[in-house]
Amino acid sequence: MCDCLFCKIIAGDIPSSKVYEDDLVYAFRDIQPMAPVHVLIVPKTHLPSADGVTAANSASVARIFEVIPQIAKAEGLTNGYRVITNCGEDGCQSVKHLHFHLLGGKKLSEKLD
Ligand code: DGP
Repeated sequence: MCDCLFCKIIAGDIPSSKVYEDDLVYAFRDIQPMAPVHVLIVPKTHLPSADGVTAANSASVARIFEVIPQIAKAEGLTNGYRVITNCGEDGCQSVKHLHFHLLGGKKLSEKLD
């Protein structure tokens, strides 16, 4: 069994507030929201970070970017939003399963660092 928090969330072993799911992708609300809308979008297959994306596994990443506009629309993000992925130690990635933060619902900070 995968000893990964987001794998357990995808499997339903840890509860989450789901906003979207298909065969490749799972999306759920962040437990510590940084904006009125803060959704995490993850590939169902375990991939540690953006640094591990290759031609062999990028289909789930492509799907994530296909569903982001759908989720943004469903969440009412008509005035824009931000998509972020933190990668590795310097990127302050805390959960080692590739995930994209979808943030919106307010004017976000111009600072990214
Ligand atoms: P990052 O720092 O980029 O690795 O972001 C990890 C995010 O995961 C962080 O914003 C908080 C969120 N998170 C951590 N544990 C849980 C959890 O158990 N449930 C949910 N829904 N989100 C979590």
